[in-house]
Amino acid sequence: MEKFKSGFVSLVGRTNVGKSTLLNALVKEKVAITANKVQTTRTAIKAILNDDNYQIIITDTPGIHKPRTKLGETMINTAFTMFSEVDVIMFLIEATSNEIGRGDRRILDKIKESNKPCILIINKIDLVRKDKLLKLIDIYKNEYNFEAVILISAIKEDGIQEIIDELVKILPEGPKYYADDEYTDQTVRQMAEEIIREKALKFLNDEVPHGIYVEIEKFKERKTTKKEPIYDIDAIIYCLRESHKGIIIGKGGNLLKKIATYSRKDIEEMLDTKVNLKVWVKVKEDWQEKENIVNKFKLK
Ligand SMILES: Nc1nc2c(ncn2[C@@H]2O[C@H](COP(=O)(O)OP(=O)(O)OP(=O)(O)O)[C@@H](O)[C@H]2O)c(=O)[nH]1
Ligand SMILES: [Mg+2]
Repeated sequence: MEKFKSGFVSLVGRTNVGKSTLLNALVKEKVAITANKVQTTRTAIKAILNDDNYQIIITDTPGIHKPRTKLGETMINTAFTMFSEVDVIMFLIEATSNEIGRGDRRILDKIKESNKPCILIINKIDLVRKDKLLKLIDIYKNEYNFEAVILISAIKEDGIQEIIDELVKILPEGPKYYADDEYTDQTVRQMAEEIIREKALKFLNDEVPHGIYVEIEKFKERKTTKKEPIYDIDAIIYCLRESHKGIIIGKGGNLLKKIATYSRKDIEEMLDTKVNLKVWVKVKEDWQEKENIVNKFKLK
């Protein structure tokens, strides 16, 4: 009989390289939000991959960037602190790079320090010609003894099985840490907050998106007059300035309506029931520097 393999894996990389997109592709569920913006993921998010002969617990981490706020620092600490707790590191880089940039260098140094088994994953290969990648692979192979180098397109779900096969190979024999039907450690409430933030990121430009956070104030199931279940959800989008508030609400409330409509659809899909969602916008200056709020994003 095949041995049961299990263990913990950390997914690291610069911001916007596609870590969260890859996490969702691996677990085949929408666990982490993604956006064509930097600094999308703010905390460590777990996805659990279950199969007859393995259980792989993968942690998505905030992308490495140059921190400018307490929030930014907390996010980067989260990413690197994970290293000491995992069996394997997955290091995600972009196929469009042609050298090791400062962010990737910083990550490489931490990987070397950890001396853990590491898989180098080159993402977004849909954007380049494969022969262009040989040089990049060479540069990285000179830096560390990677267990494997895998070329993928997370968005096209190309190369995903190869990653799973490699992880199963490297992971030790071990127990099941989570029940079979669990695929993330987040609560539905947290996922609802993230969905709303994702829609806000999608429709907002410039500096506004990075200054927002979402808090659910009410999350309650009830029965409609027709005895069907429905969730009443009240959420608040906090932003940094009065001018940002105006932008988020939009002309005649149009943008906020759009954010709420898209969010509601996704939350309904997640909960598999109807949702009555109300979203407000409030200003909270300097929240990114406030310990009590930033603590929300710290590793528990
Ligand atoms: N062309 C292409 N785009 C991709 C691919 N994978 C992800 N993306 C895009 O890259 C952008 C960033 O993706 P995310 O998954 O949010 O990136 P991330 O690394 O989690 O970013 P942070 O959370 O900020 O660290 C999104 O617009 C994705 O659609 C890919 O394989 N090919
Ligand atoms: Mg992310």
